[in-house]
Amino acid sequence: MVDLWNVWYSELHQGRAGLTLKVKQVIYSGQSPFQRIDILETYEFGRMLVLYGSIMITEKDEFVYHEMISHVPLFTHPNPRRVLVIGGGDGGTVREVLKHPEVEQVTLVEIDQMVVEKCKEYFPQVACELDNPKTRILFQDGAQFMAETDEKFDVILVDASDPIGPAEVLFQKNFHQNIYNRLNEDGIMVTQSESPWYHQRTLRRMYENLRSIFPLVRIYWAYVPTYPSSIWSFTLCSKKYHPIKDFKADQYRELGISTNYYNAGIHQACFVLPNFIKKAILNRV
Ligand code: SPD
Repeated sequence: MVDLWNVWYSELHQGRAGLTLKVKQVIYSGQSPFQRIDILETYEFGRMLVLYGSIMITEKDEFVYHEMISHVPLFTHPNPRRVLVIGGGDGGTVREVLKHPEVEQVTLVEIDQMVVEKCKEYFPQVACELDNPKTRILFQDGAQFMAETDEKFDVILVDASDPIGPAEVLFQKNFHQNIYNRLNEDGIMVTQSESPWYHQRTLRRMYENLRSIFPLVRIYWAYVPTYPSSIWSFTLCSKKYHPIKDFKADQYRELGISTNYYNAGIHQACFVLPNFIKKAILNRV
């Protein structure tokens, strides 16, 4: 049979390279008060959420990002009872956080209610824990929440989209200082920190700012096929615990959680950085 549907999604990286995926069906396209939202069915990666023109999740590879932003800090902190997720309206990070039985409450602060609604409708396997009684959802600007709240958290995860549009403020020093202030004295924060290949300026600036705020800052990375360059960085900032020395390997083994990317070896290996990242971000090899 001749394939007459010849629709492709292209995401350009710096306007000079990109990722192209053949589209099977356009499932939803709309405009929220904050951003354009597209949901496409692709041949290679299944259903895909695009916010503000950039891929946020696909059915096939979302597990990598969500497992890595969650389990690395949660298997480092000895007792993460109160967890805060900023952004992450698709629910993937909340799903992973709630695999940890010691978490009593996870608060999700998402600016765009429509993202949560559409993900519940079209990505039920990602949004599956958003109605869990341990999940509290606040539809609010994450930066404003951090500036105004007097709550304290054990772990804060910044599951932001890219630093253009509504998420731009989530990459700034002021916001990170507010996170430091709202973490308990042994708290840990992880933020997604973009591609170490295409977004070195952003990553370097974040790293330098975070080092002026937190006593311990470590970059780690994961392979996410649909993100620019497929190598994606996270930055872990800690007031007390060390992600390798304090890694709860026994608890990881005993808990037996189901993951598709994260494991004990990955937990340790992900902090090993290639020289090009060390040179560009840390100024050393
Ligand atoms: N360029 C892709 C950046 C996406 C980072 N956030 C993804 C959100 C998934 N919960």
